[in-house]
Amino acid sequence: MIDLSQVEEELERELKRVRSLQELQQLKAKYLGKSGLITQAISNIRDLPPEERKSYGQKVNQIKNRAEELLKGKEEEIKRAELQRRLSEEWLDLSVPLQRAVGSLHPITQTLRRVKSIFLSMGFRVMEGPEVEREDYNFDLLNIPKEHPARDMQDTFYVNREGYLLRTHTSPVQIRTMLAHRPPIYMVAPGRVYRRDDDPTHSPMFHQVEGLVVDQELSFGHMKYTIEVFLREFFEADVPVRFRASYFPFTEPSAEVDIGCVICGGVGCKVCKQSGWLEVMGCGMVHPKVLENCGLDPESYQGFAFGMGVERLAMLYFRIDNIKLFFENDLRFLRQFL
Ligand code: 2NL
Repeated sequence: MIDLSQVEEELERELKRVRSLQELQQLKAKYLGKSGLITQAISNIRDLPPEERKSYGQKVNQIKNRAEELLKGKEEEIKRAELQRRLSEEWLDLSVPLQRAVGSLHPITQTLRRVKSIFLSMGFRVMEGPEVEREDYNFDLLNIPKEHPARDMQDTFYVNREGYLLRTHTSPVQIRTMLAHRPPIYMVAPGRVYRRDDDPTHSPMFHQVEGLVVDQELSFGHMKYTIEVFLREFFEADVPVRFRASYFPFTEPSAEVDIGCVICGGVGCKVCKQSGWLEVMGCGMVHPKVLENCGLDPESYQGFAFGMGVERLAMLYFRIDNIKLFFENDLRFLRQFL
């Protein structure tokens, strides 16, 4: 016969040591399972003399109910503790900033856009042309002689087809425009150009913007004013501008354009090689032979043209000291130009 008075006490004692639902399940089996202590006690009832059955039965029932109550209470306690543990362990820091995954425009693209926008505001059109260009558009029609060093294999990329090359400047776009359109022409030609150069200050591919105006009664003064306005807009300052006589086969007279050094303000520094001036573009009145080559009568029409390197402008504007940075696509560099 099972001693009922000890069953309840023993269960309470054992419950105190239970830490998991698994242990609780074992305890439940020990008391209420098929051959559990309480289940046995219930089946013992019919072995008792009839006069004892009632009180014993009541007692067993009481203990069974009590045991179920205790086990249920412990189960809830364990589940509550487990939930509490997960709530404190498993958490998300909602204040962690999101990774900024948006891109930005390359500094050369930004510079090209600014240059185009300034000329558009002055009434110029933007024209584009092919990068694989005809040799005559790139050299002959521009009055560049057959034996000119620029045509040398050492300086120009020739492609595997007679009479074609990678354009060495965007001037052929202006040639195409003069051949296809009547004046007045007010245009800029931005784009990639190619030269067989590769050293710390030269890249085999770089960007140029050339400008061309063809109209009647044009003077050097119109060109000078146009360039001065552009440079002051571009550098967002009232920079000094000077024109130095120079030579290009396609312009006459020709000039190189300097601005007061934007780094030292003209006092002299490493960038301007202590001169106080920076060369930023070349320009000139379109050579009469070039106008003629394009079917225009130099007696009725004049033209002025200019050309500038976009990498050089971007380096001066953003104060970058190495042209290679534009072509390495190092995010640590690019991220600085939002
Ligand atoms: C420079 C100099 C220049 C031109 C480009 C040009 C084009 C035609 C006719 C006449 Cl179709 N001239 N372009 C004229 C003078 C200078 O560029 O230093 N570029 C980076």
